[in-house]
Amino acid sequence: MENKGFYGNIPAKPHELTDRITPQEKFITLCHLGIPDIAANSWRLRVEGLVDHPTTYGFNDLKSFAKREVESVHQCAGSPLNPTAPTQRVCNVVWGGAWLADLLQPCGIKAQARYIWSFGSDYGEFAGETCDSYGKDFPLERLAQDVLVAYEMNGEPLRSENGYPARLVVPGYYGTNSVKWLSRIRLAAQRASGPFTTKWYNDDVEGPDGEPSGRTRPVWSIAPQSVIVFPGPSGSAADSHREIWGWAWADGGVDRVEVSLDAGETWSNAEVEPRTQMSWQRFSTAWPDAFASSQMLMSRATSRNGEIQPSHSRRNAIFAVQVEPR
Ligand SMILES: Nc1nc2c(c(=O)[nH]1)N[C@H]1C(S)=C(S)[C@@H](COP(=O)(O)O)O[C@H]1N2
Ligand SMILES: [Mo]
Repeated sequence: MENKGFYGNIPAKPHELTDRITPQEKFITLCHLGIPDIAANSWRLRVEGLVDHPTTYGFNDLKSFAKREVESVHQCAGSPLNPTAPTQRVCNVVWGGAWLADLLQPCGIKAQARYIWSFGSDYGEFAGETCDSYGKDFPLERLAQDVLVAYEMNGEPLRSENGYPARLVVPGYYGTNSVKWLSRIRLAAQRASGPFTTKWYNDDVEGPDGEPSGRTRPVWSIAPQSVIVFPGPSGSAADSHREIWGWAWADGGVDRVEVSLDAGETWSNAEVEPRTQMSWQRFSTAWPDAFASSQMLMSRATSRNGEIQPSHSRRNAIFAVQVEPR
């Protein structure tokens, strides 16, 4: 291991996310157990569990499958130790790799399989728990969509901290599900048993009364979220004749974004561009005529399935920008 222990880097604030495709220097990086050092020629991916033919692939095998590219928003769900804290750890990148479905096809998935477990080569301690590996899972139905074993980000080989030489990418799911330094895939009938799928990364589900229901939901699909890029916190009412704009995203896409100029008292619809692949979507609204005193700007996205960004106490809670008069 090159590096042990937690490592995180969120180099860009929302107002710095000015590019549709986030450049490498603004990629988010989150590693729970350190950064393993793996050479491409020693990388192996073992496929096992509920398959007819357990198989081991090397890096050249991976490269021999058809290359696919997916533009996708990539978001960290925040700390698993504080899952309701709102965060904006996000970027939008083009992943290049092979469909996991293509790799699994020759292995023959057995009819009892319901989940795909995935493991990285990293191991060690996180939050007092000793972990033999970083292990996650996702439902088998998702495989047909666009799950990748990726070896490129924005056309470049992955950096070691982003999973070199190859990682899983589940577009539309929170980044935590996209296992880096991928070493093992297991087809199984039930959810995975490690701490990253049992102890952490399961949200409490509220009952209809807003009280805890006692049930939990895995941290899989990205909930609707948005950030205002312009104006930024140093923006000013004097920046007139411009537009207010930002990015909005959700698993399945966003079909409405509203902007408030008065700290959430009143809202009006912004224009939202259609989605390309699994990308974030640009929204914009004309600069208001009257911008008299300091104002609290907010944006609020609604996903295609009708879920709306909450105002507080959730990882996807509304993000606000205070704009001062000048
Ligand atoms: N093997 C492994 N994969 C991992 C992690 C990890 O700690 N180990 N962290 C996850 C989390 S929480 C996130 S948000 C994403 C971050 O991917 P990135 O560092 O390439 O942005 O990787 C995920 N995959
Ligand atoms: Mo994360």
